[in-house]
Amino acid sequence: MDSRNGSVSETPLDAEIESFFDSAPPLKDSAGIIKKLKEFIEYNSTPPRKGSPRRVVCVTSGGTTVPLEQRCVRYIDNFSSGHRGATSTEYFIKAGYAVIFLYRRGTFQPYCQSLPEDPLLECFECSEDSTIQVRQPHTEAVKRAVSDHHAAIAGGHLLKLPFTTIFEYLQILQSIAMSMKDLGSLAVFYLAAAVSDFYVPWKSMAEHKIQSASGPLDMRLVQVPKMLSALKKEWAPMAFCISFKLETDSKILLEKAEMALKKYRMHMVVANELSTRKEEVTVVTGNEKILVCRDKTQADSDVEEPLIELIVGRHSAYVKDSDL
Ligand code: 9Z3
Repeated sequence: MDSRNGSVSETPLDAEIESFFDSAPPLKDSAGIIKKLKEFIEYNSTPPRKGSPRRVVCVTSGGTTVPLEQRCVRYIDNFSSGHRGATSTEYFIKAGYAVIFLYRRGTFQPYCQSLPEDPLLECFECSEDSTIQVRQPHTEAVKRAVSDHHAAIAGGHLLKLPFTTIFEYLQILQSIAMSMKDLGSLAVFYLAAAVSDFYVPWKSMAEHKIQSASGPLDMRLVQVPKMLSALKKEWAPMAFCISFKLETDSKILLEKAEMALKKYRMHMVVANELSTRKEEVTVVTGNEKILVCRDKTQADSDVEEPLIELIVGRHSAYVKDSDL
């Protein structure tokens, strides 16, 4: 019995994965998260009259942290602004998908791209009668952000779940995947979060702040078990899965992406190089390498628009094939 999800798992997770979850600190409000997921998935998979159930995509976004102390003062972080995940979420919703947005607290949010960095302070002002008004240059951007965001939330098509640590990320991802299992091929995983490769197991972690007076820090990090295998094999085996490969050395990028595709049996791996990630990505599938570029003739274009269009097309073909 898997107590986190209240379901019986037929095949036990492999020992490494099981020990990661067993030794992780308990997830705060786990029951509340599972309830929200259940309601969101039920709502979106109940077709409106004569309609078909909505496809559901889990978009992960932002980097995970690895705490070094249980009462955490210091941590190791993985780079990701959350721009890819937030922008992709907007395009998925536009394409008719319901999105579970699993994001790192404090990173970019959907529908906020055209707002200034500190929207609350920069967009609003107090008028003489003490009401709050939007300042003129930002009126249109705020109107668009608020109405698109409210429409997605009120329409029941966007569920946002935050994480900070690698423990929270993987615990919530597991809950999401197990909740999406019954959607079969209608479920998609778009794993754009930058996930730590190494971590300090909770039980061997110092409780209190590590003291600098004790000299140089000697700490052993262990490898984070490869959860993509569990996702594919056990948590949601019928889902359409897209993972990302990030490298800074373009010479090894495609080779690493192909390895990931085969090893974790992904449907697509999106290969990107850190410095050009906003301009182009290469989508690696079983028999193709497709270069996807931003439309450079348009100042405000992005690479996510053609990328999501490609993914939606491939996912549609996958759903059709699975129905046969
Ligand atoms: C990515 O490669 C994302 O595209 C970026 C997006 C993090 C580069 P931003 O958030 O950047 O828009 O600033 N995500 C996956 C990175 C990652 O950790 N991949 C692992 C790997 O490369 C596999 S899960 O080994």
